[in-house]
Amino acid sequence: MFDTVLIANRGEIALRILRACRTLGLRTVLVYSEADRHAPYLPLADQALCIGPAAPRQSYLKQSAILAAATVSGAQAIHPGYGFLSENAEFVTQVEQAGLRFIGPSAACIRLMGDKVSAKHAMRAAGVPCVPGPDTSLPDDPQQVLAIANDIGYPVIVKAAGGGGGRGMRVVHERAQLLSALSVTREEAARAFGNPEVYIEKFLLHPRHVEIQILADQHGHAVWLGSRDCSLQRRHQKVIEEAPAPHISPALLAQLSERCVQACLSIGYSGVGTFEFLYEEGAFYFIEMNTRLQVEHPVTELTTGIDIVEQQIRMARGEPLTIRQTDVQCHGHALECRINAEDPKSFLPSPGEITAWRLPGGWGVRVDTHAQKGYRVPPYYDAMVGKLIVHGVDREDALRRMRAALDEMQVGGISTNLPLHRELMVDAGFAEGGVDIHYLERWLKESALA
Ligand code: MV4
Repeated sequence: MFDTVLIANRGEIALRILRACRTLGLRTVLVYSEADRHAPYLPLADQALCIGPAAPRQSYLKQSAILAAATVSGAQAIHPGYGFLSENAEFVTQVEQAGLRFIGPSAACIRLMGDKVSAKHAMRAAGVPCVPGPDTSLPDDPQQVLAIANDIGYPVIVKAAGGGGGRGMRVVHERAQLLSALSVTREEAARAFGNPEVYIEKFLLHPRHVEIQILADQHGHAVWLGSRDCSLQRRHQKVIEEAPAPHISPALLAQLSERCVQACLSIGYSGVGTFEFLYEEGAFYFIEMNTRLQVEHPVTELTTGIDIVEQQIRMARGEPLTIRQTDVQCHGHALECRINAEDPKSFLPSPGEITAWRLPGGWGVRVDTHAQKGYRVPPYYDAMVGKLIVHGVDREDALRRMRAALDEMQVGGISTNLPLHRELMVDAGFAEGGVDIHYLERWLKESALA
């Protein structure tokens, strides 16, 4: 049992986790880089410790510095947030060897899901539907590889076992391109992930990105908290997320989610987790599992009324889940716009001082941010300065509330993607719901021509 949590992250999620800890009566220790030394959330912690220079490798990714900070502060648990060390199995091992609790799944589960081939193998074995293609890595023999691709049928996609989140993949449209694509992907994978293993799948042409949030305690009990649709993305960066995923049969979602819960139990998973699926023509195909808290968790919190971060910390303390599946209900609809410090046309980062900052509010409006007037957005980290989240009785109501909230919000001194969000909220295709993963990039190309 722990009473002090070290938060090994920065920005809005550090603040989100800090608030959850305070709600639970836990002491908080924040670690920060030199670039974040004036971050407005630091004074809210019981203790704040500088762990190194701005460069992530020398601070937020530096395991020894974080462990040392835990030791000197007396923290007994570490919350990794998302990104940085959140899915690093080696770090989990280090944390546990230091006698501390990692707020997340076991190193073994992180390792299993970090290797996309072993993840697919385990999920298929547990009855979770996967994309057509073997759940083993490709052999060296070119003739065997060509035969596997023929069985699947073109187009196929070559993916690195060590990749994920859009890194290390290559689409192959015909037999003549397969072997060269394979060797290039292998070499990239060996360099980038230290693992040359690759696998292939049927390439789905117009899927949606639909994910299932689960909670699993350390006592063999797990529940699912409904679906999210994260199809609106650019270059594998999500821009808008929503819950639930629109226009999908609730019965089909429930059936799929039950499989996810069973899969968690079969691998001894504990903590929060997300199953990522491609959804096309009424069918789901597992692609990856995220073993961390996700950026878009608030849309699920608003539709279920469950504080996911609180539950995550309780589960890490060893408490049994008190939520039964029958208690979980999805109310209305939630949307989230990621607010980034970037040029709305070129998407280039726009760090600097925020000179004007007006936040929206009112019924059903939530803003998760660490920024404020006078805050300087550092150039070293990702550009997200906050998340605007709204809840409505249905999707149309949520859209109306998001439009009003976006109109109310004003940011000066830096450029943001607020203009992009305002345009997307009045786009007829988005308003319809259920656009595919290529919709935003298509839309951007067309609006650049117009
Ligand atoms: C795919 C796919 C189509 N078919 N796999 C990209 C990120 C990684 N999580 C998996 N990705 C994809 N895998 C098959 N078999 C298309 C993508 C994909 C994608 C997936 C989710 C959200 C956005 C995406 C953008 C481009 C490609």
